[in-house]
Amino acid sequence: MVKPNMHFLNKLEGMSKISYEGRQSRNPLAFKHYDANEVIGGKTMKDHLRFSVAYWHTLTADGTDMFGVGTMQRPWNSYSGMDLAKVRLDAAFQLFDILDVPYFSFHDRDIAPEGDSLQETNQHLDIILKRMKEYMEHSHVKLLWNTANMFTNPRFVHGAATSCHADVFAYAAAQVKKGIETAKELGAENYVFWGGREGYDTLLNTDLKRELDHMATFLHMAVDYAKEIGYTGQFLIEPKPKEPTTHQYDTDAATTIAFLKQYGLDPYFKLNIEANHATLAGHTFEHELRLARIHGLLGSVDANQGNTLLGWDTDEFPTDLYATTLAMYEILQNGGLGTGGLNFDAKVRRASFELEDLLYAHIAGMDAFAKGLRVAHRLIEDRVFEDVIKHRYRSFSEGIGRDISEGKATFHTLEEYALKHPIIRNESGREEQLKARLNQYILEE
Ligand code: XLS
Ligand code: NI
Ligand code: NI
Repeated sequence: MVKPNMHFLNKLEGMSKISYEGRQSRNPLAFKHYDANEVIGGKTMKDHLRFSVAYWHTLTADGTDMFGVGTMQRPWNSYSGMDLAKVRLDAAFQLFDILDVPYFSFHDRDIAPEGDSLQETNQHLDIILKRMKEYMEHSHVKLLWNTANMFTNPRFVHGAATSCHADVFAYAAAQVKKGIETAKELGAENYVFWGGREGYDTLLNTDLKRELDHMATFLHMAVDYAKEIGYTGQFLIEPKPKEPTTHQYDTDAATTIAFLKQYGLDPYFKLNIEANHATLAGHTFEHELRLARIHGLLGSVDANQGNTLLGWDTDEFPTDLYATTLAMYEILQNGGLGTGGLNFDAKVRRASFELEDLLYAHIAGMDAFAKGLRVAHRLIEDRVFEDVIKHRYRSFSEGIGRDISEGKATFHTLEEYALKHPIIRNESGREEQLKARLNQYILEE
């Protein structure tokens, strides 16, 4: 077993796990709503929420933005190369322990630096993966998903599976092959495909049809390889409309579902819905979750939030109770997330550069979703919206409405009906009353 170095905790010496102190607590290092073992609707909060820490934002990122260098004050800042990768890994598992999260997620390049060749890069990975596996066995923290970073290295300038260069396609395949082997080795419950640079900036140099075909070919190869080596985790695809390219191919849930169905990939994939990607696409978080859910394709969630005043992916920690409540409403209606979870694909602001901010941020996100879970559970128990919706569509449960629903009506029978019933009485949609109801539940629960 690897002995954890105490680098991470030097500053927070003697600190134990963050515990639940209840809503009256004013302790910033305590949960006010997230009580891991509390049972709600027959399941513990821990099992409902399945929280996961994202390695790239919390361990790897240094706060660099378009206008300035890194700001993050981290105990591992003085290390580099493989030493840095090892110290970060130690810190990661200390952080998971303090936060008491059951899962984490990573890109291959978050955990180990690239070498001068693919062989060397994979050797770096193997060294870290071995230590990681030992940590996982010892701590019982599991891998929600891993993925391949096919967007940082300049070789991916034109994309990976949708690059105009066949050598890049081949390199990407080699990288994902290793990724699926990694998922199998570490028992990852899912493997994620986020488009990276799969998209385009101008049609003037782009063969759109070919790129989409290539992407499908690539994903079919991934499915085949998983079968070949016996990796049985869930494949997830993560929609995003723009950034880094102008037109990302997995634009939103609807586009991604159409793509999966068009290429016969829908039996093998589910969706990983990210809140900020939903808002970038001009949708709400709950819209994307609902759309995935009604197609039976809601797989997992990247739990964050965007800033609606900005046009990019700010990946903030989720604190908006309306969004977390409506998200948990969809997740509960889905019967949970299965092998998925709530992955904090979220970063502390560049100005929140102290180590403690990582804890405050995760506590804020975990509490916001725990509160959302409580409220959503009661809303469903009381059938607040279900009854309204059922009543609203009641004309489809009898007479001509039933004929329409059951596919028995034709334009002839409907014309006949319309001629006989010239007066139509519509009813109010009651949107404001329903929003007040939602407020009432959020405030009371
Ligand atoms: C970027 C994506 C990315 C994926 C994993 O916008 O959210 O972080 O979740 O590659
Ligand atoms: Ni994401
Ligand atoms: Ni994002």
